[in-house]
Amino acid sequence: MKSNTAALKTSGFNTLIIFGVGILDNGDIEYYSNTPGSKDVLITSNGTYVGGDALAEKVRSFKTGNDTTVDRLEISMNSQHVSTLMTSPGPAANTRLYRNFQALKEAWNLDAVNNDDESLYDTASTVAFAKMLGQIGYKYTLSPYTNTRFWVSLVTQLNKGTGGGEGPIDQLVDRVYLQCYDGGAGNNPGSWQTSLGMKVVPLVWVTNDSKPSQGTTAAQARSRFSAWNQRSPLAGGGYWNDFDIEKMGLSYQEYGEVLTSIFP
Ligand SMILES: *[C@@H]1O[C@H](CO)[C@@H](O)[C@H](O)[C@H]1NC(C)=O
Ligand SMILES: *[C@@H]1O[C@H](CO)[C@@H](O)[C@H](O)[C@H]1NC(C)=O
Ligand SMILES: CC(=O)N[C@H]1CO[C@H](CO)[C@@H](O)[C@@H]1O
Repeated sequence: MKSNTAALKTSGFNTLIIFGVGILDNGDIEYYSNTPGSKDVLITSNGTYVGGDALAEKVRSFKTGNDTTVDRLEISMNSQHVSTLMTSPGPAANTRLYRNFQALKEAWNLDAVNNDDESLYDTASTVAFAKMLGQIGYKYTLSPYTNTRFWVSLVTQLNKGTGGGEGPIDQLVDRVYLQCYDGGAGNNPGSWQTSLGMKVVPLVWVTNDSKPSQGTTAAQARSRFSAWNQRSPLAGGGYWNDFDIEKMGLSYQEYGEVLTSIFP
């Protein structure tokens, strides 16, 4: 609710990823606060969107209007409660979890769910959950920083063209955003592309006062993205995170232009 929506949607970015949501033990979905002055909001409950009109309108506005460059919206989530809910009651269309994700997709006009699991790494339940999301109409994306084997097994199992067993969902995992900062600072996009068998979108962390050593100016981002892209052509590039762009008084335009010039 605090971001500069106008700047975000007019600076050349084609995709925005909302960080982050999580599943409660009963299958309802919460939108977590990550910034001072905002609080956690319950956004779906028992199959109904309950996050309020103002929030829905703000999120929907990213893809609307003749001035936007954004055509894709994702929500990023951890894997809390995925395993227990996939065991019981499971992923069927009449479950609370399924109906909640269906309601949220509609309320926010979402395109994909992004898996930012950094701790649980349970392959079987993640595959079942992703297929459930595929049935609802979401694409599924990954944002690894480590544990290559886990992510390779997801891509292998989810991109066979048989999502959910009820008709083909080709390329359910259609994007991988590779964290190339902080815990993932040593990641080489080319090696990950070889392991996963698909191109990735490396992410760098913008200038940030929380871990200045990880900060990347627009000029530095340009050098890093071009060098990686020359060695092994990438699917694009991206940034963590917009809060820091605003807090640090940085320019969305400058960061956006780096991407549109290297990945036209
Ligand atoms: C949840 O929604 C279902 C389907 O609309 C309804 O049958 C059920 O009564 C609801 N449960 C609660 C606790 O509101
Ligand atoms: C874009 O939308 C604005 C506001 O609705 C309108 O005033 C303007 O004429 C539109 N521009 C184009 C090029 O359609
Ligand atoms: C200013 C600030 O602290 N920004 C964020 C930088 O990124 C970390 C996580 O990687 C966040 O926890 C901070 O809020």
